[in-house]
Amino acid sequence: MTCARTIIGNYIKQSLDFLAWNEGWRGSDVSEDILIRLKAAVVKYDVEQAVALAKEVLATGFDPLKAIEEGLGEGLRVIGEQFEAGEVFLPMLMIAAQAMKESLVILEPALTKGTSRKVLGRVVIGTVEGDIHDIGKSIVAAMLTANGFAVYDLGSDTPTAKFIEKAREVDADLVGMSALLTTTMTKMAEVVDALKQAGLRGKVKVLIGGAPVSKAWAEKIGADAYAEDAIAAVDAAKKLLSK
Ligand code: B1M
Repeated sequence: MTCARTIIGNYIKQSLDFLAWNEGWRGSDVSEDILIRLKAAVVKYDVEQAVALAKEVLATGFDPLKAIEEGLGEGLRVIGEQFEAGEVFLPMLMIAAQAMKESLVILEPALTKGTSRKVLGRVVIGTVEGDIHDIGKSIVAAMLTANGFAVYDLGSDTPTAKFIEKAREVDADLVGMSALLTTTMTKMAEVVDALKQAGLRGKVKVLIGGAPVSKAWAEKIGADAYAEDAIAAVDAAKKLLSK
């Protein structure tokens, strides 16, 4: 009897050890696991699973920005590459983006939670005209809000005149522009010129970002700074407005 118990006990132990190894419960980092699952949910176009995982991120106290950038965002990057290679088509790209957007609805409030009371500056932000990509811009807007900026988000496909109108209306210190298409990044130059024409350029700083944009492009069009991601955007905004 004792012998049978030992055999069964050993069997259970070995099975649990195997499961633990297989699932990455022990030895590997739990945080890596949630990032892998978030990425997989987007890559598999699984909107429900992405939303469930976003809730899990909040419940476990995992860093929401990391979940967005290194989990969901990584998934979208994979789909973007597959789209470019002609391996997936637009409807699939849209579902993957939906998985990210619905998860963001859950995660964004956690990004802006610790908002400080002191306003560091007024920022008008938007994706430029002709460009409907708004996920990255929304993350940047949320992070700026979280770090004490008053943010006026104009959304996507924002006409040049709208940037100027809003900057004037709210007495902006900074205009932030996002572009994801090589065909729309030229609109950033248009906004910089329009700010000059409106006599606002002396007061309003300009920050740009988005996948096809670079530091060199910022210099070329006369923007004050380029930021690669949301954290860099916050750093750049702080630096620009402290001068
Ligand atoms: Co589009 N798309 N898309 N797309 N899409 C890209 C951009 C593309 C690179 C895909 C590819 O071919 N590999 C390609 C552009 C090619 C090019 O111009 N060189 C492309 C294309 C071609 C298109 C269409 C033209 C497709 C078509 O219709 N045939 C069309 C465009 C329509 C239009 O805008 N007029 C289109 C449509 C779409 C969807 C609607 C399906 C969807 C967007 C949904 C939405 O945003 N509401 C979509 C998506 C999801 C993508 C990819 C896959 C992912 C973009 C994204 O959200 N990334 C993208 C491929 C890629 O980028 N690798 C692609 C995640 C996000 C967190 O990152 O936006 O880079 P990102 O933002 C980052 C940084 O860039 C930075 O910080 C953010 C956070 O880290 N940042 C800033 C961004 N803005 C900033 C502003 C700042 C500072 C930092 O300061 C103000």
